[in-house]
Amino acid sequence: MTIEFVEGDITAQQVDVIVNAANTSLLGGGGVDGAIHRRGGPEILAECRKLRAGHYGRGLKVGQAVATTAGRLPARWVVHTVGPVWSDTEDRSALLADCHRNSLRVAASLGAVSVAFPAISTGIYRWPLESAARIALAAVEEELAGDTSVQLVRFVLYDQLAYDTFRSQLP
Ligand code: AR6
Repeated sequence: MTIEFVEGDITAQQVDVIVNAANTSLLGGGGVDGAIHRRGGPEILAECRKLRAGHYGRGLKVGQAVATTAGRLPARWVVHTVGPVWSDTEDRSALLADCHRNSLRVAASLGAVSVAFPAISTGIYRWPLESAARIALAAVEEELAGDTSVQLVRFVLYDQLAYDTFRSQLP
């Protein structure tokens, strides 16, 4: 199994699954979510709407994950997950770990071998990078050590600071 880091745009990744830092509505937003829907085209939103009309009538809860087509993106599927908003008063780390764990479980249920993650919650949701990197890596390492089809996890960091911070968390 391999965990790797690249600086770049997650929408360009040729992997089985790219993970989207979505919100509870599943109906799109800014940041990486906006980029995925823009480059992936309307097919992704159409599937998200179907999810909302079905099992996810109240939206996707924080920490949960669900898959759709990747539309026109080079990936095969998008796995949408909802990160926690950073709180100065409450420890929400377990929810951020859940995002990574559940995204990998959904990916494995599809038989995915390669998965790309953005730095979930570190943008609009204001989670400090170093803490997010530590939590994300621990959750991914734990999940990859278990029974899973996933062999490669690539963290795709949007700028050099995020790249350096994630990279520095792995011995
Ligand atoms: N590729 C990789 N990383 C990216 C890209 C990209 N194309 N674009 C941004 N990032 P954010 P959140 C980085 O705000 O904090 C949306 O509106 C960005 O620099 O996308 O989980 C959703 O709908 C940052 O490091 O996600 C939610 O409402 C990281 O991706 C809310 O934002 C995450 O930033 C979720 O907030």
